[in-house]
Amino acid sequence: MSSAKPKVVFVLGGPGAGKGTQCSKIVERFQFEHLSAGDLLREERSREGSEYGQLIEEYIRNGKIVPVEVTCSLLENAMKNSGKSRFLIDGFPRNQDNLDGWNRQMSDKTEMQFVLFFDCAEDVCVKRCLGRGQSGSGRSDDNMESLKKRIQTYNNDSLPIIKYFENAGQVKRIDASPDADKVFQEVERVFLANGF
Ligand code: UP5
Ligand code: MG
Repeated sequence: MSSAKPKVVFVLGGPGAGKGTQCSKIVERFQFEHLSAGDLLREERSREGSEYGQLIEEYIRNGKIVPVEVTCSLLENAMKNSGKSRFLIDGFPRNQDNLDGWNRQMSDKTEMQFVLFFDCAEDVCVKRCLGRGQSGSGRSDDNMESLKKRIQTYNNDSLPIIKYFENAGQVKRIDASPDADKVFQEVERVFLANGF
């Protein structure tokens, strides 16, 4: 890693808004490493000997947000291990505890560029997640019961964080309802306009 601080883009949006899909496209087009907080938690859940496996499963199935100490450490380790200097942090920070934890542990060590916000109607999000569940995602939270809780958590805890960044002028809002290629056209525009 060079001496400059790593650059970070937070990628936020509801469950199934298309964060992961768009991050893959960004990685193909621009020099970024994709770190999904949810994927890191799911990996940690399956890691043999993990002391957090059960806790993570319980939180994910109930659409609750894992304590930031766990998530932030996974993110920091993944950043260190990658050796890269530009990161898409997908699905984090999603509540005040996440934001406070990041500010304590990581904000001095990184340069946050902007928040990419995938704005997507709730019914579209639900349809996408259920569709993914039916085509065998294997995710224990791609079912109607978990989805209701994920959406509630998103509305109650995550939207206020997006609002906070919006008030600070840091949000790039993208309409996430069109097809993935159309959405990416807008995403590409944002990255080009910001010098990437
Ligand atoms: N799809 C994507 N884009 C499409 C488009 N434009 N048109 C049509 N279809 C589209 O996409 C979802 C599905 O939709 C896919 O089948 C895709 O092909 C299709 P995806 O790109 O996977 O959407 P994404 O926004 O990434 O959805 P995801 O379900 O991953 O979002 P969540 O935010 O719910 O899940 P995440 O993995 O981030 O978190 C899961 C859980 O982990 C949380 O609920 C929480 O319990 C826990 N968590 C924490 O506790 N802390 C964290 O910091 C992060 C997660
Ligand atoms: Mg995802």
